[in-house]
Amino acid sequence: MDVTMDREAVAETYPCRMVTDAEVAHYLEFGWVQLRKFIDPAMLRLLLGKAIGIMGEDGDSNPSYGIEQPYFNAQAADGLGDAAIRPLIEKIGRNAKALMARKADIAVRYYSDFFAPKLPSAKKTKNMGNGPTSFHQDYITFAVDRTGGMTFWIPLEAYGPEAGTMSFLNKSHRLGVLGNYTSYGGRDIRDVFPELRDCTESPQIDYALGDITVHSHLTVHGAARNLLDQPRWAYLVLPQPADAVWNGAPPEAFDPRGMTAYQPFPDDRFPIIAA
Ligand SMILES: O=C(O)CCC(=O)C(=O)O
Repeated sequence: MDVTMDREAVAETYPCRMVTDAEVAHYLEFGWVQLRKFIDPAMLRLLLGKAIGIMGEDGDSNPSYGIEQPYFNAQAADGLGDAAIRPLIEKIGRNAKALMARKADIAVRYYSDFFAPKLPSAKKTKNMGNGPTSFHQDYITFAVDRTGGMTFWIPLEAYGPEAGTMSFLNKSHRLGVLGNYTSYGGRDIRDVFPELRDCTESPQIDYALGDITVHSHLTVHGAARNLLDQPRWAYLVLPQPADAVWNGAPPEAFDPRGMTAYQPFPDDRFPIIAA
């Protein structure tokens, strides 16, 4: 695959579009939304080239990031420090602000971005990340004091269910905070919280090139194994409302050294991306 290109030229192009009112309404009602043709294929090629450069063609040649789970093999992408990717993150911030739909005029803060290839289930892998994604809710792992955060889940190629794409429990974002999956003793979240059985499950998403999904950190989601013989490449960008603060819990997603609980996230590491 040719993933070489003029990075500066890509940075100058409009990296993604804005959400429509209908997409915002779907997100608010169901807790997730598929944004078709959201992102420029040139940007996807650039991201894939960067991911392969760091993680290898097998998506498994990076050092372990230290959290052992079967969902995917994660690797920080440092998109903020990359002049060709930062415009995309900033535009995602504007989209996140529209999707948050807060009545107060609250800005959006960058929280994290990383590559998350789901490795092929039939292969023995060095890192973990070649299993299914059990149904779970993200919110509690992020150690923030309020809701509003979301994940822009950006597949770097076209993928369907055989690649282990996600499905979502519709309207599960209305059921409050549902804990951390590691506390369920191996049980399915729908057995721990039977009220989730009242939520219909979306189909496993079919992503054409350029399509993405966005899910609220309160929305329960999961994915099957990757049955392809190659990684299911994804780039994840996580914005938070700018007024969210660290709640003092041990965070999985950031290093809290130098930070104080219930004080704003430091702007140098977690900049405002949409005012
Ligand atoms: O990539 C996956 O299979 C799961 C992703 C996920 O859990 C998330 O984005 O919150």
